[in-house]
Amino acid sequence: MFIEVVNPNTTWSMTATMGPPSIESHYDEALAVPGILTEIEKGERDGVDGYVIACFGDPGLDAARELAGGPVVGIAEAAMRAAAVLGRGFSVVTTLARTTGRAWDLAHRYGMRDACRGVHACDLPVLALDGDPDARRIVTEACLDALSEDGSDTIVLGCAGMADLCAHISAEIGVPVVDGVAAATLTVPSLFTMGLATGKRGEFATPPPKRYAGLLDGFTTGG
Ligand code: 2AL
Repeated sequence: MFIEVVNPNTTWSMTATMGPPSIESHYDEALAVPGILTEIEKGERDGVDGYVIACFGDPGLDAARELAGGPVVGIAEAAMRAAAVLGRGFSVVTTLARTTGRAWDLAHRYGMRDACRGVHACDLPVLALDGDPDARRIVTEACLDALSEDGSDTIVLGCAGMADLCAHISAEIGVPVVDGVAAATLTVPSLFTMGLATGKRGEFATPPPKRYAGLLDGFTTGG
């Protein structure tokens, strides 16, 4: 089984060719999508069986599902679905306040509006998660505040860059803490092992052949 974790955030990837260094605005998210689709297209040629999109905005997820033959799972969707079976309610702790709107949009989209009790920002930019010596303390405190404010059972970490904080935070605060990268990376092989992938008869069928011009020339479909 060959699973590809597509990291749209070029700072954390050894192999990324195009994309923003971090994703914390709608603009970043839009500009991350061409790089993601390029990776999926390449993965299809290389025989990849399934994909994880490792950014909490789940950028390009629908388009990636159109391109891929196997399952494609975004880390926000995987994390929210996992959290929903671990208790009645969860809180999302994300990076900057400006990313909370997108997290709420996704909670609605995934049918998680009731289970998602709150979306909280720790006010750290994505790249500070790696560089700020106080990052672990700041995110842990934001998780504790979220729990008491929302009365939730579970924390969902709202950024791929928080993955390595997950075990520490869980031990500190005593509730389940879901890292979407782990959740999605384990969901894809489960689906693949069950022989399941995106339905291809309707909305998510392969995109029709089309010539794209200018900057998008490389995305031309259908040969
Ligand atoms: C993210 C993420 O997961 N990766 C990234 O660069 N930005 N999400 C976020 N809420 O800041």
